[in-house]
Amino acid sequence: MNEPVQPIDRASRVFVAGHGGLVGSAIMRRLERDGFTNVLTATRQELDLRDQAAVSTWFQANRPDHVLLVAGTVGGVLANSTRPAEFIYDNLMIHGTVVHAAHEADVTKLLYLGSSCIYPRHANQPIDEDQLLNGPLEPTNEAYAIAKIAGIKLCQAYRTQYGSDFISAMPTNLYGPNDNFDLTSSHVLPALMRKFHEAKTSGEPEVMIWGTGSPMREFLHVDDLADACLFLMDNYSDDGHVNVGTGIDLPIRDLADMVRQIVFPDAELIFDHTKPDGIPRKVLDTSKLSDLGWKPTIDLEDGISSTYEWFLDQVASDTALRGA
Ligand code: GFB
Repeated sequence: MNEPVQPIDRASRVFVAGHGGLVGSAIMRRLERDGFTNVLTATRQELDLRDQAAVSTWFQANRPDHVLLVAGTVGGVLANSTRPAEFIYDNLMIHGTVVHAAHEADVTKLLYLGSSCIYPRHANQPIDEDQLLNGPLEPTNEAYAIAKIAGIKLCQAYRTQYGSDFISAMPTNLYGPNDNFDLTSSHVLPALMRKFHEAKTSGEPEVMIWGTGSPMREFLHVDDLADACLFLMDNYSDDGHVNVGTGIDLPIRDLADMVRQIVFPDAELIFDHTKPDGIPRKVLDTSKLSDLGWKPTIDLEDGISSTYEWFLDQVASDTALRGA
């Protein structure tokens, strides 16, 4: 029988690679709430995570005990399909440098964060972990998916060859505070929130939704994801990756309607069929994680409402700054 997994020491040195992003900032909040006292970070200016020599030197100088590898170049369906070189290069390099440096520096445990786009376009729904590499990928995000699959395989290879305790989690589509609200590169939820908000403030009632509105997606609040990451660090040690999601999906049309109700109920939805739909359906089978004892707690509507409040605070402070 396997040894029981030990929770990670709250006084240990924990490196959050990618601390400024949507996921990294949620992990930072979670670590602080949990009483971690030695959290290490590095800005892009301080450390280019694509540079192996720089990353290895940083690890030797800072000696983290644990690593949460949540850095990467990410974006929505359009950004993925128009910037595949950046998505494959940046992510392959970041995963490779950090995993290798963690091995060189004898890191006790590392959690690597992938993405649910690793699964085949025609995977059976809900998608369980065993469907990895069972068929062709969704073309709009193939470059990103290949890099994310390579990340899983890196962790498994270092576990097999060196006995490294490197684990992988695959989250579904995420949203929450500190998301990217740029309309050309963002994911659907921040884009919709911004579009409905701008329609409300400009008095233009029509809001353009990309694609047909029929693709099905599942959404997880990033604070739930951060909680799941800590749960896995404390309770999981195996080479199989673990899905993280709610197991509940909805059509993009219904999601748009939910955002409309919260932000601007008078708005009218228009569909732009020239924009890509992406994968027709993507909902995770989360039974592996729920059998381990973890479940999400943030309901989608509540999560969108609280994220919109956060967005409004940002808009207010930006306006205040511009007016200063
Ligand atoms: O969030 P999203 O860009 O990513 O798009 P994916 C989800 C769905 O929402 C697609 C539609 O069917 C979009 O066409 N959509 C409607 C919109 N309006 C908008 C809009 O204004 N902006 C955006 N962005 N979408 C990404 C992958 O796929 O999801 C990544 O490309 C990654 O690799 C990520 O896995 C989580 O769910 O299609």
